[in-house]
Amino acid sequence: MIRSITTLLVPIPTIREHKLACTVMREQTLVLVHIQTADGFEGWGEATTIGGLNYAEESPHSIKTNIDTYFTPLKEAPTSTAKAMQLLNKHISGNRFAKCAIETALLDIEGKRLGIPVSELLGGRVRDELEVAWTLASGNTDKDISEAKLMIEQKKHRIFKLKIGSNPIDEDIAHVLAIKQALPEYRITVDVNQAWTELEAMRAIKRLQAGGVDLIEQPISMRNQAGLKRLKEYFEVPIMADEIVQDPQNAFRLAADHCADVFAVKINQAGGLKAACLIGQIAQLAGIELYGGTMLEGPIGTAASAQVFSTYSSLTFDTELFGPLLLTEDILARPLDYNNYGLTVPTGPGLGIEVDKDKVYHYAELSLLPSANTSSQQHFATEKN
Ligand code: MUC
Ligand code: MG
Repeated sequence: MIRSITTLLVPIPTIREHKLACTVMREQTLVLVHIQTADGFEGWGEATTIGGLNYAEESPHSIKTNIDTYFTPLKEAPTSTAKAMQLLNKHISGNRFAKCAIETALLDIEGKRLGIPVSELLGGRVRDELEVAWTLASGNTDKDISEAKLMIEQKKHRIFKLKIGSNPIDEDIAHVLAIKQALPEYRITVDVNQAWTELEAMRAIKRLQAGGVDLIEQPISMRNQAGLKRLKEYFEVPIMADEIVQDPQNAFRLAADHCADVFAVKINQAGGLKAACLIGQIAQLAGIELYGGTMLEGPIGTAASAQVFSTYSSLTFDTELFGPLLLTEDILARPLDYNNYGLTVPTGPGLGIEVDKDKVYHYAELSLLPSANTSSQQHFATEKN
C-alpha cells in the first residue's frame, strides 16, 4: 500500500536564457513526486512543462494542485502500477503530465521491488546509449555557433536543434542558414513550435530545405493536422510532429493518416511511460520514424525518458534528452552519465538514480519565496513584426 505521496515544486535557474517561439525560459520548475510504500520502498517521478501555461495546458502549479487534491484515492489503490494507473485513468480525465509523474514514481518502486530497471518493465531495452542533441536557443547567431563548436570539441553533442519562430521569417532563416553553413557536416533541426501559418511554412521550408536543414519540427499549429500532412507530402526534408503528438489515441489517428515523417515522443505529453512506449509502437507499425523528445525535464524525468527510449526498436533521429544540462543545479547524488555525444541509460533498479533529498528540499523551499522570474509568470515572446 502507498503510505505517502509528496509533491514538490522545485524551481531551478537555467544556465542561460532559453528562447522559444512561445516563451523565454530563465528557470525550469520541476514538479517532483515522492511516493513511499508501507513496506519501505520509495519512488520518484517528475513532471515539467515549459513557460507556465505557454506551451501546454498544464502548469507546474496545476500539476501539483491536481495531484494533491484529486489524486488522493491513489493512497487506497494497490501498489501495482498497472492497477493504480487504471484507477487514475478511470476517474481523472486529462492531466497527462501529472499522470506521467505518478506513473514514473510507481514504476521506480516496482523496478526497485523486483531489482530490475524500468526499461525491463516496459518490454526490455535494446540499447544502453542514447545520442543527445543540444538545443541552441540563446537568441544570438554568433553565440549559438560558438556554443555548438564548444559542444563538438568537448564531445558533448554533434546534433543541434534551433528554436525559431519568434522573429520575422527572413531573420530566422538567415540565422539558421548561417549556423548550417558554419557546421555543414552536423545535423540541424529547426523547431518552430507552431509559430508559422501554413503559407509561411511553405515558403520558409523551401528555403531551409535548399540550405540543407535536416529536420523540420512542428512548423504550424497543432490544430492544423491536414496542413502538416500537406507539408509532409510536399517536402523531401522530413517533417516532425511534436505538440500535435499527445496521447496514444491521438498518435494513432496521426499515424493512420500518415501526417508526419517523424514523431517526437515526450513522456509527459504522452501521459506516461507506458503511453510513450505505445506511441513508439504505433509509429513503428505505421512506418513513422522516432525521435526521443524532451519537455526540458530535470534528471528524474530524463532518466524516465531514457528508460522508455532504450526500448524503441529503432530511434532513427536520436534524442534531445539534454534537460539536466540546461539547469544550473543537479538534484541527484550522482549526475546522469553524459559522455561521448550521448547519455548512458541508467542500469540500476527502477529509474537507476539516487535522488539527493537534502538538495531537493533545499531548492523546494526556495519556491516558497517570492521570485522575480518564476516560470509561473508568463514570458511572452516578442511579437512578430
Ligand atoms: C520542444 O518543443 O521540443 C525541447 C527542446 C527545447 O529546447 O524545447 C523543448 C520543447
Ligand atoms: Mg518541439
